[in-house]
Amino acid sequence: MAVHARVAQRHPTTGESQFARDVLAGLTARPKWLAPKYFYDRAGAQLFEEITALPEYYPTRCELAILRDNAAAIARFVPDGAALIEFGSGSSKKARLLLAAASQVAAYVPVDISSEMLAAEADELRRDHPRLMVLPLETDFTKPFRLPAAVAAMPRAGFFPGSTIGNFEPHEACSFLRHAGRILGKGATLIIGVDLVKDAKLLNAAYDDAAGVTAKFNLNLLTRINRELDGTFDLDSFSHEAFYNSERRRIEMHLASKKRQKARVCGRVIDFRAGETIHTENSYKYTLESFGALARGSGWTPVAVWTDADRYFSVQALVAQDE
Ligand code: AVJ
Repeated sequence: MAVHARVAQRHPTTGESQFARDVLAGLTARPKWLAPKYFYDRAGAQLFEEITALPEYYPTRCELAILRDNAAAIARFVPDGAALIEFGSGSSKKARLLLAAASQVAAYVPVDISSEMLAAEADELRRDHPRLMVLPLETDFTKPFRLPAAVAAMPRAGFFPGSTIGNFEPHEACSFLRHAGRILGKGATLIIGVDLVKDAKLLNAAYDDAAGVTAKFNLNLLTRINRELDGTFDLDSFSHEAFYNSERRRIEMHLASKKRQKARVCGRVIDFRAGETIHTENSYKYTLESFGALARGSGWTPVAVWTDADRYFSVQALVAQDE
C-alpha cells in the first residue's frame, strides 16, 4: 500500500503534474477558476484548521456538537462488524467521536489525498482502539478506488463529514453519491455532514472573517502556485472576495485582480483585467428538502437527520437504495 508515497501524479509523456495541468486549464478558461481541493497544501491545511476555530465559522463547531450530542443514535445506523470508510479524513477528529460510540466497527478506512496526517493519525487510532483495524488509503476519493481486501466481506458504512459535498456542483454531488454507493456496495449506510441554507449575513461572515484568516487561506493558493509551478503572482495585487449567491444557494470565493496585470505560470503568461476574478470555491448550502431530493435522485434514501438547535448544520444518515 502506497501510504507513504509522496510522489505527485505526473502525465506519462509530458511529465506535467495533475496540479500543473489543472491550474493551466483553469487560468486559461473564461471565467478563470481553480479547484478548491488544491487549497490544502501544508500551509493551506493549517489555515483551514485556523478557520474551523474562528468565531464566525459555525460549520465545524455545529457539526462537532451534533456528532457529540447524537453519537449513540448515529452509531445505531452503522452495522455490526462494519468497515467505516471516511472520504477525505484529514485529522479523523470527527471519526473519533463516531468510533467512540460505535464499538461494533471492525475496521476504519480513512481515505485522503494527503499522506501527511494519514499515517500519524492511523498510529494514534490504533493505540486508542487496539481491536480496531485501521487501514489508511492515500488516494483522491473523488476517483474510483479499491477498498483494502481485508474489508471485502464486511458490511460498509461511509462517513463524509464537513459538508465537503458542498464543494461539488449539484450534478457532481449526484455523481459523487453514486460513486460512493458503488464503492460502499449493497445495503450500505452513508453518514454525511450537510451545511444548511441560512441568513446571508451569517454565511458571508463565515467566509469573510474579521481576522482575515479565510482571505489568507484563499490567497495561499497563489503562494502555492508561485512555489510549485514557477508562478509570479503578486499577492498584494489580488484580494479575497466571498459572498452568498442566494439564487444558486452557494458561497462563492474568488481572488480578484486589483489592476490590469500579467502573471507567469509554468512559463505561460496569464492576463488579468482590472477586477477580473479567479473563481476558487463554491460552497453549496442545502435545505433538508433539497438535500433529501438530491440523495434520493442519487441512489440513496434519507433515513435520519440530526441538526444543532439553530438548524445551521445537519448530519444525515442515508441508506443505499436497492438497484
Ligand atoms: C471544507 C469545503 C467544507 O466550504 O466551508 C472554509 C472550506 N472554504 N472556508 C467550506 C472553506 C472557506 C469548507 N469545506
